[in-house]
Order: sequence, then C-alpha cells, then structure tokens
Amino acid sequence: MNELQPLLLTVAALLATVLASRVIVRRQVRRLADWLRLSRTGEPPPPPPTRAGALMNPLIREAEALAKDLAKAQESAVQEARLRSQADALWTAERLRGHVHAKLAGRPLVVVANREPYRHAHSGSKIEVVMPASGLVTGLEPLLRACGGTWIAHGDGDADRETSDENGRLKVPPENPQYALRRVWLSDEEDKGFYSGFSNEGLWPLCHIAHTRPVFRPDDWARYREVNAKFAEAVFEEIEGQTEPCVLVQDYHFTLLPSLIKERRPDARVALFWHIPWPNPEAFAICPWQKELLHGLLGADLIGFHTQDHCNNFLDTVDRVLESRVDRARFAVKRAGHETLVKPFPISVAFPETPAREPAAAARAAREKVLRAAGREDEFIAVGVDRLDYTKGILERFRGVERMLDLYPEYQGRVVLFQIGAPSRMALAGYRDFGEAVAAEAARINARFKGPPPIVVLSRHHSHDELKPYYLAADACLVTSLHDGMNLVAKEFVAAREDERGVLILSRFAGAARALRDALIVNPYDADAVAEALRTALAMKPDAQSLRMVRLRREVRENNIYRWSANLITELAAVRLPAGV
Ligand code: GDG
Repeated sequence: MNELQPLLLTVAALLATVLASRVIVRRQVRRLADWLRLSRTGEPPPPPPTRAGALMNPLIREAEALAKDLAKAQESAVQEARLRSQADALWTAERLRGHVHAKLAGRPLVVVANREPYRHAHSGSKIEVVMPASGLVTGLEPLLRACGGTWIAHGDGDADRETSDENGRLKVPPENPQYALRRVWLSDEEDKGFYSGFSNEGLWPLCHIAHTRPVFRPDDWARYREVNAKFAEAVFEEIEGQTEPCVLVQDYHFTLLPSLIKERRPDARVALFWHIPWPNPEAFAICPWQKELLHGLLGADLIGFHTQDHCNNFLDTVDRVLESRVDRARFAVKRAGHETLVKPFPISVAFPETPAREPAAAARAAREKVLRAAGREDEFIAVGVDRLDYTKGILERFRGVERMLDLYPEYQGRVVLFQIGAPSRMALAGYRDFGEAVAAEAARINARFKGPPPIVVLSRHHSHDELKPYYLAADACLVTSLHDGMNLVAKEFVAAREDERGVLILSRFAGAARALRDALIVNPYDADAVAEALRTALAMKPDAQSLRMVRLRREVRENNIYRWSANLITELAAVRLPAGV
C-alpha cells in the first residue's frame, strides 16, 4: 500500500490539475466566445479578456486581431452606407443634368412662364440686365441652366427688343449662355387685361385667402384668352419639327395653355406647375369662368402643386364643377379619355455645394456691412424680404415688432428690422397703395420709440448677391405671409446660414411651414404670437439656434431645387402617350 501511495497521489494531483485546467480553459473559452460575439454584433470591441496562461495566448492574440479587422470592416461598411445614402439624398446641378439627359432622351424641354429670367432695361446711356424678384424665376432658372432648353416669356423690359433677334430669341445667362430665351411681345392693352387684370386682380386674390376681393372683368378675360393663344403659337414655333417635346407651363397666368397645346400637338408631354395655393371649391366658385379654367388645365398630363392640401382642394374643385372621374387613390382625373395626374412637388432653392471656409467670420463681416450701410450699431438684427405684396403679411410683421418692443421694453433701441421690399405689379393702384401703407406703418411705429428707428424699409429691387449679407447678418428672419404657396425666402435664409446660427420665424400659412418644422411657427394675424416668437428668437442661446438650424439645413439641402426639378421631369417623362399620336 505504501508503495502505491506516491502513485495514487500523482494520479490525484494530475486529475486535480486536469480538472482545474478544464475549468480555467472553459471559462477562458466562454469569455473569448462572448467577446467575439459582441464584436460581431457591432458593439465596440470590449477590452480583451485577462490572459490565463500561455496555453490560451496564441488563440487570444488571433481573436484580438480578428476582432480588430471586424471592427474596421464594420466601420467602413457604415461609412460606405452613409456616403451612399448621402449621394442618394443629395441632388446637384451635375446630377440633375445627367438625370434629365437620360429621362428626356434627346426630347427638347420648353418652359413657358410670364416672367422672363433676364430683363434688359435702359439705364441712362447703358443697357442693364436684371433678374426679376420672383420665386418662380429663383426656382426654375437652375433647371434651365443645368439642362438647357428654351424659356418662353413676356419680354417686358424697355431694352428687350434691341437685345434679342428678329424672332425675339437670345441666349442666356448673358455672361455664360446655357439656354435660349424666347420673348413674346404684348401690347399695353394685352398686358393690362391679361397680366394686371385677370391674373393679378382676379386669380391672385382668388387663390390667396388674404381677404382681398377678386375682380373679374369680361374684357380682362377676353385678353387673358388671347394672350394664352398667343403663347401657344410661340410654343408651336419652338417645338416645330420636334417629336414628343416636353412642355413645362408655369402658374396661373396660363391655365388655358395645356389644352391649347394638346389639341394641336397630342404628342407633346405637358405639365403645369401651380406656384400659388389652390383654394377650396367654395372660394374658387367665385370665378365666373371656373369651368373654362379647369378645362384648360386638365389638358395637361401632370399638374403640380407645392402641397398635398392644394392637390386635394384642386381635386375637390374638379369633382364639384366638371363631369369627370376623380381617382383619389391615384390622384388622377380622367376626362374624355385623357388622364391628368395631380401631385405635390414642394419647390426649393439651390444649396451651396462647396461650403464657405469660415462661415462664422463671413456672418460677422455681413453684420458689420449691413449695419455700416445703414449707419447703425444695433445689437440685434431681424430681416424681412418680400415683393411688396399684400399677401406677404408685411404690416402684420411690423405690428409684431411693435408689440415685442411694448411687451419687452428692454429691447427698445437695441433691435432693427431691415425690411427689403421689391416694388411689384406697380401698374396696379392696389399695389402702389400697399407700398405707401408699408412706408406709413413703419413711420407710425418708428415715431413711437425713442432712439434709432426700429424699422428700416429698403424699398428697391435687390439682387440675390445683395440679399445674402442680410440673410447672413440676421438674428431672426421673419416670414409672415398671410397665405403663400411655398415661400422661398424662408429656404434661402436657411441655405445662407452656413454658420448654423439665426432663427427662422415662419407663418403657418406658408407652404414652407410643412417641412421647416424647426422654425418658430406663428399665426401672422396674432401680433402677440409674432412678438413672443421674435423675443424667443433674440433670446435664444447659440446652441439652441444651432440645433434648429442644423436640422433646417439638412431638410433644405436634401430637398433642394435640383430634386424638385428631377422629380417633376421624372413624372413628366413617364407619361404614357396614347398609341398612334
Ligand atoms: C411665388 C409664390 C412660391 C430677389 N430680389 C428680391 C427678391 N428676390 C427673390 C427672393 C426670392 C423671390 O424673389 C421671392 O420668392 P417667394 O417664394 O417669396 O415669392 P413669390 O415671388 O410670391 O413666388 C410663392 C414661389 O412662387 C415659387 O414657387 O414660393 O409661394 O407666391 O427668391 O430672393 N425678393 C424681394 N426683393 C428683392 O429685391 N422681395
């Protein structure tokens, strides 16, 4: 027995060692497995397990290396996915050019708008070229620049004839020609009845719920029909000999054009984009020629509005007024064998593709510049940029500023509102009166407060380059439209703020309020609400401004004007023409 004892002890020790190693190894393997699982599922790799003995070390080293490789592969996959989704989200002029080229496959693109993108006017002994203050021009010019084509418009500059050829054609932009402008000449009488009368005294107030009564005169209606027919002739000349051209008609000036074009050229694909709101059927019924207008519009293959609400109002109006089949599931109207799709396309602006190098310094410089130009030293700057139009809520905005200074007197003498107001539709007495009312209201409010006047009205046309320092300098941008299809000023302000500062105050009655949720949304009729929003904006900490502005900028960057154009052209190119046209 004694001889056996050492042997038994050795066996027992061996067994104990084997068992202990088993436990240790199993624990190590389990840890290793847990660690690998965590690495595989995308958690950041945890610290490597403590090393237990030389036995596991080679395995652990390999696992460590594997986990590192895995982490790198995961990181680059995430990066790649991010880039891919960014490329998907970002539309640029370059991308649009390729897209439109592919979609149109050589078919010509013709845009018809009343407003021309470049107007030539005499200025002393020189001729100047001006881009008119117009949201439509801001929205459409990038498409034509990127893709070429022809823009047909009323030539209303006093030097337009001498700067175009005998057919009213010229290449634009003047400094770097990229597309054709075809000018249509209107007599004073035509302009008065078609543009000032039926379009701007009739349809404009009809579609904007701003409590201004529309005026419908039979003579204006006659001129409106004549001018629509005249533009149709210009379209036929431009598309002569071209097969399956694409025609993009713009706005309420040309409701009759789609049917006129389709009747003579059924092979044309025709879209009409409506830049202003569409009211409910009761409001629209005021127009004595509502049937004719709807008939004209429904010649189009596609009708675009800014928002789904406007599409719904349009379909309700058609349903109420015409014999037709309104397909609410597909948002389409079928009438006499022809189908019109009705869809929202929220318009936007171009977004700077190459970021500024020192945005904060640029904003500071802009601030000094606009204050110096006005001879002021205010602590806070607010801006408003509008055509001088009663729908833009300029008087309501002024009353909001006045109320803020009454409620929070500590701001008196420290804040200025620069109101840029481009004169608009000056042939109409109502618009001239409105310009005077704006000046008078500013003067009334300014007289109430001591020190530098709180409201400065800059009542002249400003180019986009002149507007930019105001956008950049502003602590708050006020967009207080009483009703607005979209409102591009709101989006321009956001696009300009590369420093990610500044607060947008935005009317809930502007189409832009649908998507720009990080603005301070107000009811412009409520002076207290405008006052509170302005006070909130001026008191907002930089971090809070930045949080909102970053989100607003993401929205506008992703849904920029190139995406708008691409969506519109994609839908138009997909229109199926009836066989044999
Ligand atoms: C209609 C709808 C919709 C340039 N210089 C001046 C000036 N501009 C430019 C602005 C802006 C444009 O004019 C104004 O755009 P909005 O969108 O505010 O408005 P509307 O002209 O009424 O356009 C509107 C738009 O069509 C597009 O579909 O958004 O709802 O009503 O780009 O930079 N503006 C002013 N003074 C200038 O000197 N006010």
